[in-house]
Amino acid sequence: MADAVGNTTVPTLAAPGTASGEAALGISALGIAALGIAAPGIAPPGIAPPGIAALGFAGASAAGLGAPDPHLGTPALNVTNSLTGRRWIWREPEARISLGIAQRLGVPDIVGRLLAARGIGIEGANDFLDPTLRALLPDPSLLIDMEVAAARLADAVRRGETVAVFGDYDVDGACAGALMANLLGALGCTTIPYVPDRATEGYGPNAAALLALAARGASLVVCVDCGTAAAAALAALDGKADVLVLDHHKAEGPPPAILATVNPNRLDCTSGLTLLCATAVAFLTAVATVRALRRAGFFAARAEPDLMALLDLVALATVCDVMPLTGVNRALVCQGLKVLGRRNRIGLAALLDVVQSRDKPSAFTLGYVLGPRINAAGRISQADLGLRLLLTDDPAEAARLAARLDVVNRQRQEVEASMMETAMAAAERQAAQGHAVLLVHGDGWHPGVVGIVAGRIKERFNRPACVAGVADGVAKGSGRSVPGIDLGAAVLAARQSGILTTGGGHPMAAGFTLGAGRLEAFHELLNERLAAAALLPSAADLAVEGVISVLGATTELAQAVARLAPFGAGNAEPLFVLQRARVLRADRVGREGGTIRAFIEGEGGGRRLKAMLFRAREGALADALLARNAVPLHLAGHLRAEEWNGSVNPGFFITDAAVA
Ligand SMILES: [Mn+2]
Repeated sequence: MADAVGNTTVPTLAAPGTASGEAALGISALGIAALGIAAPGIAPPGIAPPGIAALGFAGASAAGLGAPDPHLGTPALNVTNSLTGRRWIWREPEARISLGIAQRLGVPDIVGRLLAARGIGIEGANDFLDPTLRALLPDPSLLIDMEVAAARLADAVRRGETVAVFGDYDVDGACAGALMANLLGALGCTTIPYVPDRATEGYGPNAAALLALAARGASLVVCVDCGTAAAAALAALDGKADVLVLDHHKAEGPPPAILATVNPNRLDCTSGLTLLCATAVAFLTAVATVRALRRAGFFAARAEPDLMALLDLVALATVCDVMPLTGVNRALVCQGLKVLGRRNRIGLAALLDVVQSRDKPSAFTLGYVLGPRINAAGRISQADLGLRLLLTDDPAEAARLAARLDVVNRQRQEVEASMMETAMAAAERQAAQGHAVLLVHGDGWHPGVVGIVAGRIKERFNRPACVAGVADGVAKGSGRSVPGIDLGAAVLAARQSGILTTGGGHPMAAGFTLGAGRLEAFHELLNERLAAAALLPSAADLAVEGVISVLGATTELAQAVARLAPFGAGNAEPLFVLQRARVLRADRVGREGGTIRAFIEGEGGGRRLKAMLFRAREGALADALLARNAVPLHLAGHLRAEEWNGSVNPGFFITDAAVA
């Protein structure tokens, strides 16, 4: 029986023989029944492992939303200290729901299990696998002030007004700005897109820039991805131009006294759409504006604009602003990826050409290929390069801007790398001293990059991390936290106590400025308020979803898993464990040998599987792979189907390993 070794086991017992599609996937009932061997110590279904809530297994949650994940449970394969120092735990579905999904939808059992482990119920499974806007796009009118905003925009269109779009220097801000400029341009308005300079103007609307836009003839200013907290600056336009805010930042108080503030995170907005990025809010505004114009008969003699063509922008912003890829966001990203694949936006096509990206676009393309390059200029160079790339319809300019952004992105990487080494070493010392919060700073560290470095430190030490650059006696910094530890509240407390000059944020991320002399006091306050973080394990738990054998790691299984894509925040790519794999060959490949390519085999021999480890300069994980056949390893990683030269093969992308 060929599939007796090509099995898939998961940490919840399924009744053998009841799952559909197992044979097609090479998942044998035998393999599932063999669970007791594969995962000793797993509780039978229905018996909750003790103390899950008390232990707070939130550490491995990839959702980044701060809430513990109820599907994370018992230790996996007894791995308590992997080669990267992590504990492995199962992500456990409820058997009844996973089987229900598989049977109702006629999908492979593994798909049912992965969906159930993500909290998807039987009712929601179809919309998850086939997320259409028809089913999932909410009525824009659910958002407070939407009808007022749409009516004002429709008026601007009918009167052919000049409309300024005031954006932000990050990807969401650039995309939201491009979306509104595209829409209003297509409807016949003259538009003035504007992005503030990070270094000289800072985040959000400022009176001088707004007045300059009015002076250039704008009778309406639309602020996107900013403006909710800018009442004072917006008041400068009183009597000079109308203002609309399309934003998603959490409001601390009442909205500014302007025509309309469309923001699902306004205190008085009851839409429940709190997880939309600003570009998605702008898209809903576009839908509402076109609807208002349609009702007024505006399209009797002219074609409606193609709103679907704007979805590449919404997808890019949703992924880069780290919104969870569930619900309507999933529909927006899936449809947006199709639009991106048509390469009609020549700026993005040019950027894909510069990096020679020929694969079908994925969430990875958005978050790791396009996003960082569009962002790079906002971080360390001319802020509006990204927006100009998104808006240009001149192929020569697109190629020029794309090449420039690629260069700026490499400069950003160099700036980052030079800070990273010093920052990591300082963080290492603090972690060893038992600090709950790691706060490191350096003279001249670039304020556009400190957030990225804080994120890396947080990942490495599983602690809240703050990184600040000091210039002229002023420290400007950014912090990232781990689930369950509210950094934003602590930063707010530091501002209220007078230690910080400015400061605010969310549970998971915050920004601040203070006099350099107060850094120590700030660190002390953070350590005190967030003392609970000192008790966290030194590396976040790794959530794994099942064991597969090397022979069971097939293209078919990879394609079944891929039905859950796009992966990202709120929908982590499934991690599987290849149990007791032997490394036959392992070589350093790629630029500077930062990648390890290995060929591995199961215990019984047979077909080899290609496995890759990225960012593998040093460490116990890289050493263990390069030592080859020494001892069998449990390998944790992602299984993907890779297309190369017309043939499709499975590949395993290693995240972690443990000595078996
Ligand atoms: Mn945003």
